[in-house]
Amino acid sequence: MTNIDWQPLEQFLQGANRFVVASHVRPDGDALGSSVGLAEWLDGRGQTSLVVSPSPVPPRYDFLATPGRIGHFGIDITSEHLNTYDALIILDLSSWSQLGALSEWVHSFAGPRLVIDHHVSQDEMNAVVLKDTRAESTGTLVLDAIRRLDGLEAINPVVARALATAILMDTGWLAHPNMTASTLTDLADLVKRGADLAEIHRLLFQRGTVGRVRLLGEAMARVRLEAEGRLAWSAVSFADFARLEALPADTEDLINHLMSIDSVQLALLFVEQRDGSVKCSFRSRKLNCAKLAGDFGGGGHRAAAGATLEGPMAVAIQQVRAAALELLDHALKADPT
Ligand SMILES: [Mn+2]
Repeated sequence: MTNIDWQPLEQFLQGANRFVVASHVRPDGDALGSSVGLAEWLDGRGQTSLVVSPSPVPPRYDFLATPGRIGHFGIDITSEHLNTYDALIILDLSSWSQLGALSEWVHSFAGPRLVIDHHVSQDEMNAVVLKDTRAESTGTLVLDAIRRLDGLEAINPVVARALATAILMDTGWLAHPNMTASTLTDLADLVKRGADLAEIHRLLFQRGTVGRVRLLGEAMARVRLEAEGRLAWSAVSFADFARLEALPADTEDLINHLMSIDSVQLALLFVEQRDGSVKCSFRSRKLNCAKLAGDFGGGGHRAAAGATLEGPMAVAIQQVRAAALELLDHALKADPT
């Protein structure tokens, strides 16, 4: 449940007929689940939509939509094709950097645009912005919009499965502190509309490769603890992927394993990208990850955030470690318990 007034969305939908639905780089369950849920709902309303991702869709999410439903920008979708659409809906982001390769096209797109999001960070995107930073996921917001505008009957099993995936992944399967009683109400509604949560869990977590398991093993074997165990970090180089037969998308859950250590207050995971830049993920139960990531040009949520730094890896690690150790030191002085 949110306090967003969805009438601007209704007006936006009535003002156009062909929509591009776009989300962020390195898409996660919320980005893809909310995009597919929204797009399938629009189809049910007799409108046309195209889901486009600036990065490849990780294989674990291939069950969300029929093959070809989600286009990969630059590979099977061109700017020229996107320009044939009337309007743009952006989900699960509100900063230009998160659009990756799509950023240039979005800047140039002449049609109206609307953002539905729950992130704190925000750039001026010349869009109608429908945002609730207290919402646990963008999927929650899309569900709320459908419920208010068309009623729960408008949710078919494909929409229900996509939105349940979004909510479950952004709440760490109900394990993160952003989940509330309304998360359960929302999931109950989606189960009634055909979402099979046990099946979603199987599709997400039991169709991996041996490469993913090897990557987990190596990344965890390399764990480093600092600040009396309050900081844990690990790193994956780009060469690791080929050597272990793993994919960059296989790093998605690694950082949660660092958070499984009792003493850890802040976890960092460094992943070297193909171009030599370094993606750093931040997780904490009490420190402000969004602020720390912001110091490196990134952003996100208080408990989970990310930033991309220039390489080489050793320099990126050194810079973020130094800032992390300083933050932990301040936190310890403020609250010695
Ligand atoms: Mn999200």
